[in-house]
Amino acid sequence: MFAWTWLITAYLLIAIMPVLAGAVTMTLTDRHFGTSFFNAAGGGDPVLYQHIFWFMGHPEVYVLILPSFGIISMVVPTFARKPLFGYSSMVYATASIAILSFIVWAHHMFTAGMPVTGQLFFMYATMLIAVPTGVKIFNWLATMWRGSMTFETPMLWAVGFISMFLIGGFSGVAEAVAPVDTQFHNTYQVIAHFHYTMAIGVLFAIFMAFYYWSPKWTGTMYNERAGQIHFWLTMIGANLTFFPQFFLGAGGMVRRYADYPVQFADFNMISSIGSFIFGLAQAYFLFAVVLPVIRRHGRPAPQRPWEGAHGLEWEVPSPAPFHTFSTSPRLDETATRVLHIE
Ligand SMILES: [Cu+2]
Repeated sequence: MFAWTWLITAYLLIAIMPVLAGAVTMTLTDRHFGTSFFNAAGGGDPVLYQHIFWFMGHPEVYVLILPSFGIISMVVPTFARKPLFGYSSMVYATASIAILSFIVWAHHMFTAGMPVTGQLFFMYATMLIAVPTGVKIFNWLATMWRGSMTFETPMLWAVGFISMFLIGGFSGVAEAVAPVDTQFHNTYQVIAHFHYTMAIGVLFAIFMAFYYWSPKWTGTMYNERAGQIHFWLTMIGANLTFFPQFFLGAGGMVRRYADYPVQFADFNMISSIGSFIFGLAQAYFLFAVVLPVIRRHGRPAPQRPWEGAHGLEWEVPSPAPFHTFSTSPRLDETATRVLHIE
């Protein structure tokens, strides 16, 4: 699944990066060479810039989240000690999310002026993305269902990811409703939604990958207790930081201003305290988890540190030797179990 998500992400990147390159090139010539692509005074259209930017910008969030989905799809089966539920539906869901991501960009622009038919199209197209995403959440939960689960640090991040990404995803579906978005546009509601998916979601996946694969990368086990403390500090800090922002946004606090009315002070205070906990948790991570691993202070990692782990990387010593296999290993049809190795 990890390889599948990267393959699909690669196609996404190939499709959207030239569009961004076009946008920055047109901005460059507008600023320095007298063209008027986005300059209304010269007959250009500033909203065109928004269209081109968000044609890149929306798929870009899937460039971040699809590999995260790939990571969690490796971690959950390992610690539930069951094969991934619905493997092929996972691949189709990933591809569906990638394809749908190209036809939703204007949900960022409901207030920029758009015909009602356009609003409806982008609203329903955006809501449609919840379907394949729901398939993925269902499959992860079904993988856990009746599995013999243990909660080593990577699995904590996985469960944290699923629950936090659900909050981010549900708030996204609400914001996709055009009249609701008119109210929420440019408020902290959007900040909260975005950070639940991208900051908490993607960041949790990166930590998950570190704890899951660092024994294989370095040959040293991280300190399990330190990992658990890092997870809980981050979980509490991130939620204290971003959850109050839902209330601030719903209350009408706009983004990109250095100041705000006094009635928003309490929630902002909670948010600030949370952000310090969130930040300190990462300092703790660097000193209590990463540094000892880099200095090889810790128990040597076995070839397969996780009892339920299947896949090629667990068939070679930790850290993996430079020359791994003399002939191609034979795998089962889902490429998750190794049948024969020389
Ligand atoms: Cu978007």
